[in-house]
Amino acid sequence: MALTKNSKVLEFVEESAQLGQPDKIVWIDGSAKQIAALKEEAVKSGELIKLNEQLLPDCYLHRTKVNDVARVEDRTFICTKNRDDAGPNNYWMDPRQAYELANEIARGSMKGRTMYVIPYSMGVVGSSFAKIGIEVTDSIYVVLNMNIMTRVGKQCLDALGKDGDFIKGFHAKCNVDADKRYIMHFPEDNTIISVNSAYGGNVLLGKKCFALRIASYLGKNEGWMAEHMLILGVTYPDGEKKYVAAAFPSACGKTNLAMLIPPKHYLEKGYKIETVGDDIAWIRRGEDGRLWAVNPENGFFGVAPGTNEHSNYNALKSTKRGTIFTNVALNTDNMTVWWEGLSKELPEHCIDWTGKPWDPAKFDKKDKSTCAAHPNSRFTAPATNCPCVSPEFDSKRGVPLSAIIFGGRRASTTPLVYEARDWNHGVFIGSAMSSETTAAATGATGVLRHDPMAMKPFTGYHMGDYFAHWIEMGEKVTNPPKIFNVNWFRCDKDGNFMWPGFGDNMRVLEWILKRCENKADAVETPIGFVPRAEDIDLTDLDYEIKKGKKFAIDDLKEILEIDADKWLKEADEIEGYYKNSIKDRIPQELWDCLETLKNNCSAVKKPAKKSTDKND
Ligand code: OXD
Ligand code: MN
Repeated sequence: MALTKNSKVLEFVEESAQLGQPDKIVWIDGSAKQIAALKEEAVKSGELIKLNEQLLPDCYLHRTKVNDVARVEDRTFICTKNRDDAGPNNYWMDPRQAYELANEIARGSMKGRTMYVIPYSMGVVGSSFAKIGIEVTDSIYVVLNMNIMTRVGKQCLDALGKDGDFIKGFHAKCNVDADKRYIMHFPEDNTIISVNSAYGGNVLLGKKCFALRIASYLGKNEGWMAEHMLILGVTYPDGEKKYVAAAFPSACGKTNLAMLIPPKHYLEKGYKIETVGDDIAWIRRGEDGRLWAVNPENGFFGVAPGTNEHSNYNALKSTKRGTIFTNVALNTDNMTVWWEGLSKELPEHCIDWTGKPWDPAKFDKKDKSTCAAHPNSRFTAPATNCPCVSPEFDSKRGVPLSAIIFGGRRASTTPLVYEARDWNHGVFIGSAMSSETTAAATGATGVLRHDPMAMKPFTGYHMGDYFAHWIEMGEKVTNPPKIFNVNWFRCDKDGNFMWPGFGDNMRVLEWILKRCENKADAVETPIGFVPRAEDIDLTDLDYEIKKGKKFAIDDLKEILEIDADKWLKEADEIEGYYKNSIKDRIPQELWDCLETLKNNCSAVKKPAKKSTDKND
C-alpha cells in the first residue's frame, strides 16, 4: 500500500511500474520487521549468504556478477539539454535520447519481479542540509544496502508532505548486461536512471549519483557544495574540538584517515579522532562566516582489502554486525569472511569472490587473478557501529571546518604536506590534483590521471564552472577553512612507501591544525607553505621503509622537499590539462595561480628558503 499522498511521488511510482511492469510493488517503511523479512527472502533466493550469527551477527555476503564489480565511468552519463553544460569531464547524452534508450532497455524488465519503493533522506531528516530521494528498484540487495547507507522509511515521505519535491531514482537490474549498462543523470529533471548493474556505486542511487553528481549541480545553483570528502573531528587534551574535511580519490584512504587511531603518545595526552563521514560532505556557509559540513550518508561503503586490525581497527569493528559484504571471500570453516590483508595467515578453506573454491597455495599477491576477494570488494556497515563515530554524526547543523585537505596517490613530486597561500590558491591546488587510478572504477589501475578535488567522476556539470563555484564560495565566506594538500604515498627509488601513513598521519594533522591557529612554523616555497622537518612530531615513530632501513628525520626532509624542476614540469602538465581538457571555462584566478607557480619555480630552481614566523 502506498505510504504517501504526495501526488508527485505516486505519479513517479506509477510511471516506473508502467515501465518496469513488476508483478508486485512493495513500499519500504524501514521497519525492522520488513527489513528482516527481506533478508530472509534474499537468503532463500541465494542473493545473500547468511554468515556466522555468533561471530558476525546479522551479517551477509553477496556476490555480484563478474562483469559488474566497480563503477563504470565510461557508461555514466550526464544528460543536459546543452552538451557544454555537462562539460568535457563527463560523458554526455541528449536527455531525450537517453530517456528513450533507458525506457527501451527497462521496459518490462521487472516482469516476474517485485519493484521496491525506497523513500530515503540524504542527511538527518529535518536538517536544512537534508534532501529526500525516492529510489525504485527490483533488487533486494539495493534495498538492504540503501537501508544501511541512508535514512530510509516513512519519516522521509512525511517530511515531503503533500507536494514536496524529491530526487527520482529508477534502478532496474535487467540482465546485468555490461553492453547495455547505463548510469544516467538528468540534473535538470532531478532524475537518475540506472540499468543493467547491481554494483553499489552504480545502483545505490543516494550515494554517488545523488549525493555527488546531482547534488553538486544543485549546490552550484543554490550556493552550497557537495564534495567527495571525509569529515573528521580532532579532540584536544583540553576537550576543544576541531573539524577537518579531506578529499582523496576513491580507494585512497578516506575511510582510514576518517577513523585513524593516533600514535600512543597522542592518546596518552588525551587526543582523540572522531568520524563524522568517510566519503561525502555537503558544505554550507554558516551565519558565523565559516563553512559547515554534514555527512549526508548513514553508513560506510568501504573497500575491504587491506582493512585489518592495525590498518583500520575502527572500520573492521564497524563490520562486525549488521553488515553486508560484497565480493569478499567466504571462509567455509566458520562461515566468516576474508580478504587480502585481513590476516597474514591465509585461510585454508575459502570460496573466492566468484563462488569457486580458492587455493591458498596458488596465491601470489602481485597477481590479482589469484586473490580470494575482489580488489574492489566492499563492506556496507552502519555508521553507528563505528567505535569512533562522532557525537556530531547526527547533528542537524553540521560541524564547522577549520581545514580542507586535498590529497592523491603520487609516487613523487608532491610533498608529504603543504599549505595553500590563500583560498584561491587552495582551489588551484585542488583543481590540479592528480592521482593513480584504483580498482574502485573499471579500467587500468595505477595510471596517473587528473582528478580535481577527487571529483573527476562525480561532478555533475562542467568542471570549469565547478572551479568557478569554488572561487565564489571563497568570496562569500568571511572565515574560510585553510586549504592543504597531503601525499601519503611518496615512494623511494625502489617503490617503497617512505611515509608510514595510517595512524601516523595524525602527526601531519597536528601540524595542519596548528597552522590553522597560527601555532606552527612553515617554510615558504614555490608551491606554498611546507613544514620544516622539526615541525612534525616524530616521537616514537617506528617505521621500516624497507628491510634494514628505518624511517629517520632525513627521510622526512626528503619527502618535504620541493624540486623546482619537477614542479616546473608539473606546471606545464597542469597547463596542458587546463587547455586541452577543461578549455575555456577555467577561471582567471586559477590561470593567475598557475602563472605564479611557474614564476616561483623559475626563480628558485632549488629547494626553498624564506622562513615565516608563526604569528605572521
Ligand atoms: C566509493 C568510490 O565507493 O569512490 O566511495 O568509488
Ligand atoms: Mn568515494
